[in-house]
Amino acid sequence: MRTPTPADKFTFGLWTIGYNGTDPFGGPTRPPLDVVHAVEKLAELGAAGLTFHDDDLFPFGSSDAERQTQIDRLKGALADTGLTVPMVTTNLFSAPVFKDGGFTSNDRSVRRFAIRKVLRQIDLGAELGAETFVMWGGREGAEYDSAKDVRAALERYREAVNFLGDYVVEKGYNLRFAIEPKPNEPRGDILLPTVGHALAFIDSLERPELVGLNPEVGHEQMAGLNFAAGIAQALYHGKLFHIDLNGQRGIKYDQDLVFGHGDLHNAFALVDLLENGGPNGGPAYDGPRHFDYKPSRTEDETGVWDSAAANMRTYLLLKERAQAFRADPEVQEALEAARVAELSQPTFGEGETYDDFVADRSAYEDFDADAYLGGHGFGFVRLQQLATEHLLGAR
Ligand code: ASC
Ligand code: MN
Ligand code: MN
Ligand code: MN
Repeated sequence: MRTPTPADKFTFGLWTIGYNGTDPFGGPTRPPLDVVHAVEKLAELGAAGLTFHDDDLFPFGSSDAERQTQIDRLKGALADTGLTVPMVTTNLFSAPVFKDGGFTSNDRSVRRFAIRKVLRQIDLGAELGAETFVMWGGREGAEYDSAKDVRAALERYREAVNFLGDYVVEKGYNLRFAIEPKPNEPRGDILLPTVGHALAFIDSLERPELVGLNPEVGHEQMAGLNFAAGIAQALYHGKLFHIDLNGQRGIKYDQDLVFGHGDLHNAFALVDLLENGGPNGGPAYDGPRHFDYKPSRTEDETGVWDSAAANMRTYLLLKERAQAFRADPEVQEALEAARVAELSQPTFGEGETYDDFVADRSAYEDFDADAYLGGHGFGFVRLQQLATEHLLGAR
C-alpha cells in the first residue's frame, strides 16, 4: 500500500521534476532534464502520468519542426511506459511578451497572441487525451492600482474563457478547464487570488459547467487560508476538477515543497477528505493526484527522484493514517460526542412550515441557552488529539 502504482493516479508536472533550481537570486543548480528520461523515471517510481506547459516540452519560439520532434519524443516515451497525459496547460508567464499578463495584458495584441498560444496547446492536449486544461494566470495582475482596471481585466478574462469554451465545444474535445488561484507572485497581486474569487468568476461565465478549479495547497496557504476547507467548498459546488499538491510553511513566497513538508495536520485532513469524503463521508475526489512541487535547488538528480517519490509516499502514508483514524472505535465515539454527524441533519423538519417553526416552544421559549455556559462541551480538542496521535503513528 505504500508503494505507488498507476491506480493511485499520481501525476507530476514536467516543470516540477524538471525545475533546474533558478530563483530570483541565482541561476540553475541542475542541468536540464530530458522529457524521455523524465517519463521513464516517473514510470519506474509508479506514477500514472505527466502534465506539461507547452514551453516545458518545446521552448518558446521553437519552430514547428522542433515542436513536432519533441511531441513525437514524448509520444514515444508514453507508448513505451504506459504513462498518460491527463492535463496540459499553457505558459503565459515566462516570455517577455507576457510581462503584463496574457488574457488581461493592457496590450490588446498580446491578448490576441496569448489566446492563439492557448489554442495550440488545447489542440495538443486533446490529441494526447488530456481531459483537463489548467489556467494559472500568474502574470494576470498588477503591482500598481493606477495601472490596471480590474473590472476591465475581469471582463477580458471572461471574454477569453468564454471563447475557449466555445472552441472546445465546436471541436468536440472532451476537455474541461480548471482555474488555478494564487494570491501573488510573480505579480504583486494576481486576479482570481483565491478559490472563493475563482468560484464567483466561474459563475459569471457563459459555460460554467465547463470550468472548475485546480487549487494548489501552497497558493491558498500563502493567503493564510485553510486548504482542506477550500477543497471541501470546491467539492460542495462540484468544482474540484483537478488539484495541485505540495507543501508550504506559512505566509511567504511560494515554496512548492514536497506534499506534507508544510502543514501536516491540514495535509492529513485533505487526504481524509479526498479519499474518504471528510468527517461525515460523502463524495470523494476521483481525479489525478497531481504534484506541483519544486525539488529544492540544494538537490542533485538523485535528490530530484527522491523528492518525487517522497510526495507519493507521504500521500499514501496519510491515506493509511486516515483509514486507521476512521476505523478506531475511540475516534468513532469522539466523533459522536462532538456531534459531527448531527450537522448533516437539516435544521428544519420535513414539511415544517414557518408557523410550525414559530409554534415550536422547544426551539426558543423552553430552550435552555444558559446551560451552554459551562456545559454542552463538544470535545473537539480530544478529537483533534486523536487525529494527531494517528498522524504520529502512536495509535
Ligand atoms: C502552473 C501551475 C503553477 C505554475 C507554476 C509555474 O501551471 O500550476 O503553480 O504553473 O508551477 O512555475
Ligand atoms: Mn506554487
Ligand atoms: Mn500549481
Ligand atoms: Mn507552482
